[in-house]
Amino acid sequence: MLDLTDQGQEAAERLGDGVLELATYRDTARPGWTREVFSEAYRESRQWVSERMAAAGLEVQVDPAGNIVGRLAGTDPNAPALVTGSHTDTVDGGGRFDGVVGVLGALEAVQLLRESGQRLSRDLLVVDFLGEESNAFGLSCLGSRAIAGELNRADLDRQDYRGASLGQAYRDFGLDPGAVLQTRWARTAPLHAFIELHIEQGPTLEQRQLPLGIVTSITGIERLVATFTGSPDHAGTRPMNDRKDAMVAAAEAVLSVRREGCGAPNHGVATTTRIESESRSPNVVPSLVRMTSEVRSVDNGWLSGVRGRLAEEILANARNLGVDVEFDWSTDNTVVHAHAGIHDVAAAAADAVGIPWMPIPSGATHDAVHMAALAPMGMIFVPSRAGKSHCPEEWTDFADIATGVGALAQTLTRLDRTELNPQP
Ligand code: HGY
Ligand code: MN
Ligand code: MN
Repeated sequence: MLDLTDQGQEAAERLGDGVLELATYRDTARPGWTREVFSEAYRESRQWVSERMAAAGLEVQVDPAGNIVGRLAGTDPNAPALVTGSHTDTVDGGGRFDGVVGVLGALEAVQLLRESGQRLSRDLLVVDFLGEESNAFGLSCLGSRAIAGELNRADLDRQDYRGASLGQAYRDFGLDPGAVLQTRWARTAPLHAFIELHIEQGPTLEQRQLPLGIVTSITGIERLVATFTGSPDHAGTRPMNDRKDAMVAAAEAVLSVRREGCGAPNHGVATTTRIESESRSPNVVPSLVRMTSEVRSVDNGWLSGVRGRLAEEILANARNLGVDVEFDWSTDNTVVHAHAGIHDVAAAAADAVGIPWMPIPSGATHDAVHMAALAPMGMIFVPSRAGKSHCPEEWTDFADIATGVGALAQTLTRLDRTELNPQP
């Protein structure tokens, strides 16, 4: 049994220093702690992460998909490996803890294991996955998606707002897009289990005054880009009852999206994050407007009906305005359930060291969604102050992270010797 009590304070300080140091790698032209995938700040931070992994005693390599992988050798080289980790890229205007806690926390768990003198029988792989955040190409979890075999050639042709392709972005970052598609871990050795430590990014744990959440399932995400085509006119001369105003149709659609999220019977959220008008002139009735939205739920049944419900309502409203609409839907990921066996092991680990916890769904998506295609998957959450995330106010107390690290280390040592049945 791993005795973590006295190391907690030391771990908290080491972790805190690491979080704050990594946060210095940011795009100073953007608000908050911005370190977006493929950016220069992100490129420089990858060197820092690799060195941090090496300093933790791991054998470090970067796979052809751009994932940084640190390996702690187990005593049985033939045993399928344990995997943990997360991401260190951020959203634009992001915070310092999203993803970072799962990478630096995993290194801290390695430190705790080392200090306890315990050797795992299985190799432990600590991964900093490339590009978890959804990006200008509209695709999240690039690194974990690639190794799970869920990134396909067509994705490389996705374009950002400037018309640059994802394939070109890989090349500019020093990665060969063809090799990225070939980096499928499923083709090599099987994996035993994947577990990710992450901040909750919501208010539940803090409101319930609990230091730990064990994730039950991870939300599915439907993404929509709707293009509204009306008729350009002089804004000063065209009568109000004789317009085909694409902006008004889009504005009504924004409210349709919001009503959809508010109407979810169990768990559901819906957000419109971008409205763009093609015209730059302030005195032209907008004729081409693009709306970017997303709808999420852990309720697959409800989520699977969202495309039909929204299309019907948005089309009817637009037609009343004489505006045409085109819908470009994509499924970022379907709902994924944590492996019951891993959930039970993590719960027993937390109970064994007296850490109170609660089962909790994840409204955020994570690399764990794609790693679930490769191995039984689980996640552990630590609290987010005021539930804030994806913004500069994002904060988790270092002591809370250390508690999560202790639970992760305990869970890893137990998973190492637990056979897991395939998820039904
Ligand atoms: O969008 C998400 O839920 C995650 O933070 N990438
Ligand atoms: Mn994250
Ligand atoms: Mn995020």
